Amino acid sequence: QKNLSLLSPEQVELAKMLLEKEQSHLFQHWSEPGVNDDEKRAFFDQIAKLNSSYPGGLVAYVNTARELLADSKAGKNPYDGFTPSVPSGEVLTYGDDNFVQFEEAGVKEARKAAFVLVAGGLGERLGYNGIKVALPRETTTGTCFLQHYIETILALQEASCSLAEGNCQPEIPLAIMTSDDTHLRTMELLGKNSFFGMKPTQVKLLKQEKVACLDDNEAHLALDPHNKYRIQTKPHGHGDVHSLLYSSGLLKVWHDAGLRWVLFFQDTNGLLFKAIPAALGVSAIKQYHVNSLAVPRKAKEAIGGITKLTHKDGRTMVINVEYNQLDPLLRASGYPDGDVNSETGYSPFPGNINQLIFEIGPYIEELTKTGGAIKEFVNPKYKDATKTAFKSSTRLECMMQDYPKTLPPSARVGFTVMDAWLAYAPVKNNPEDAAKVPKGNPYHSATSGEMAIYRSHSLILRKAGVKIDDPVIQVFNGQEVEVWSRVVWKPKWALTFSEVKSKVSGNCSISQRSTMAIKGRDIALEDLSLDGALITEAVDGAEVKVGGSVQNKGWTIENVDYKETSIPEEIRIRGFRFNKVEQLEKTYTDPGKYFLKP
Ligand code: UGB
Repeated sequence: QKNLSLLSPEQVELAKMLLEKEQSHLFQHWSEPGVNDDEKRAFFDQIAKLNSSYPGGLVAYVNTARELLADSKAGKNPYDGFTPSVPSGEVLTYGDDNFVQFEEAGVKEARKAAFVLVAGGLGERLGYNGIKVALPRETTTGTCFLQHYIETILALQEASCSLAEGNCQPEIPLAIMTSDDTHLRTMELLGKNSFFGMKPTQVKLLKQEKVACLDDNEAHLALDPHNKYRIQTKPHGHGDVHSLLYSSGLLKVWHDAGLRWVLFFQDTNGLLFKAIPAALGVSAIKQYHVNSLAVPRKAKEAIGGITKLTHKDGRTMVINVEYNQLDPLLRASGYPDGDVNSETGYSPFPGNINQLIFEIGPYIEELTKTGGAIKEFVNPKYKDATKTAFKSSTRLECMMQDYPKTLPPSARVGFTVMDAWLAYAPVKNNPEDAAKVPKGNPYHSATSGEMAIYRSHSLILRKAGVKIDDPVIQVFNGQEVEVWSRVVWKPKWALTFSEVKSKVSGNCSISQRSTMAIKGRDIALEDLSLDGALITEAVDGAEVKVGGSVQNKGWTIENVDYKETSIPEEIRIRGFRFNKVEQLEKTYTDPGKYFLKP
């Protein structure tokens, strides 16, 4: 009461709201007016922010928290009444006619797309000190994830526009969701690198705010242990992306500009864009409102399972069941062994890779009703079995793939399964944890993430007729991985299988110990026999034919230990580095026709 004179009318309203929601403990320790006044004002600034950044404000937050905490205390299963079964989706085989047809349709459609990268996560499991999008996707060229993503979107933009009749909307927008943990460093990375070739106006950063922590089952907001005039906050999860796209008005801008698709993707999947053209083609041809990309999933792998849920009352939905919930759900509903592999060696439930493609029209219609609020969950760590007290404060969380949970049964929700070697190579686990992953399951580490890039490129070239040696098995940071020829190319060289095929001719071969980087649009491989390292770079307009027998000492692979702190973190977390002994390296800086032959 005594402090009320400090507050503006809006702040007084907020104070009333807090008291109505039984949050008076927040003020109990407040000092006399005149003492800590700045802190008190800052407290209300924070409350105003927490209130405005959550759909429905703090009242809604506390109400939902009370409900979810009561359910959690009662041990209520969120999937109560639902029976899981294996859904059917579009299963694609890389390079066959069907796949090629979807890729073509997808590239055409890309000019009507907007991309959304969720990059607000700190990457606690990875434990890397920087932001994850700044990590090299592979260390042959050193291209970081963000650069690769942007270069691919630009290449898609160009490829798509070249297929368009008449006037083409030439800029595919990119929105990046950041958080306080990643915002400044993401801006800095973009700024330092001239947005990696994108127009600065093409990129929009949307910062997600954290949400208030909760101290107990009554949803009392938690005070920051270090500052009694601050609410403790924690991340709310990647599901925030929907409310941000809606409240920022960006979605409307895209819709008004005639765009048709929004594609969501995560921070460290270096293969993802290999799957985008075909997946977008599936969305367009099948007219899916929601299309999730999936890969065959190993039981217990830390990716959600796409599941068909049928309710007792007849409702059905196809939705991701998160990895920590799949096993209990299966055990409770007729699968006594829980999350296990079938005779195929994989879980019968396709693995969600959180690459989602939404059709903008139905999406914006739904968000107009929900404001972008996503079904949330709470995961308190209780002190004991009475479930009356928490070990530490908790908060509500939400996941972007839960969006379809509120959709009507008429919504067309589908999914597309692709090979993991093509579509999925996340960098999420630190070396120590990766080394403990059960044998045969993917490591999801910096080591496996980079090696997967080489495997994917090698397999694609093989499919296009290039003779590529089998890989060798090597161990880095305690992880056994296949080491294929280190082949990488810039997205503008080829986005689709047809493009790769059009750039390879005659008898080409690449030995296992070889490294090949293609950094240019018009570089054609013709009767190339490579045993060593070959780096070719060409500006647009320089047409280069690469052929003949290239042989040199090449780049060797050296083991490094992740504990070796004298080595830069982004290298040692991989467990290897390249020793560039000898290479043929050629850069073409002027337009023209060239033949690169040793
Ligand atoms: N992220 C944010 O932008 N904000 C946040 O508050 C949190 C995260 P994680 P997770 O495909 O491999 C997801 O932590 O959540 C961003 C799916 O839920 O890497 O454990 C963050 O920056 C799971 O079903 O993953 O698991 C990152 O880009 C499975 O599909 C992204 O959100 C799994 O990903 C994911 O965050 C997977």
